[in-house]
Amino acid sequence: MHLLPTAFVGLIFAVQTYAHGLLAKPATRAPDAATAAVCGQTMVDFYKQDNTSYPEALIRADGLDEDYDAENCNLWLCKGFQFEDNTENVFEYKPGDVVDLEVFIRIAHLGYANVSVVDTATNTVVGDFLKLWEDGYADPEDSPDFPEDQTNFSVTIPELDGKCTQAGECVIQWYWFGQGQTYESCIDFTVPAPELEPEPEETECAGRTRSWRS
Ligand SMILES: [Cu+2]
Repeated sequence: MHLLPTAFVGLIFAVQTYAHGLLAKPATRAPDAATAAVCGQTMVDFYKQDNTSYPEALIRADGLDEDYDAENCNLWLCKGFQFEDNTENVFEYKPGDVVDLEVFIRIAHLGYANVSVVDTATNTVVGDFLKLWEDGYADPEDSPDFPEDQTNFSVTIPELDGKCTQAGECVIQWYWFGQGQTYESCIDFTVPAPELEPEPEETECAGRTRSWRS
């Protein structure tokens, strides 16, 4: 009874060390140099070691160093991960597009969750939630076979009324709060700018005037 095989001890350690969930598809923000600049390298290293971890664990682990700038590194929006580290993964969607999402839950904690478009400048939800689980999300009793609707589902890109046309302006954030732990994963995307009324064509005269000046 007193002897614990080493492998078993290792297993306990792994379970305690690794946290619990992320949005696996489509590609989401991951931390790199831009995040290190405003959140600190300690935080980046923390999430590189375990990309399913969460801000409460980061804080507990003393993961905020002297480079952490609370104004520019919001732990509660995309974990603080910066757009500039994810410019290669900006998706171009159109209103009405159906986007398939896949969530990976390593360890379940019963709670609530949602998916929404978030304006990153103000950290506010744009429009309605795209998905909302008010409770019953990630119930350990379901693990590892969670209801399909919680881990493999799709969202429809809404009309965004002229918002989210610039990369970095908006994200689609998956947010899960269970047992005092917050999980956030962010998809960078744009939608096309609404079509404007066509500009009246320049007159020949205006064109000539310009060419004389050049
Ligand atoms: Cu936990």
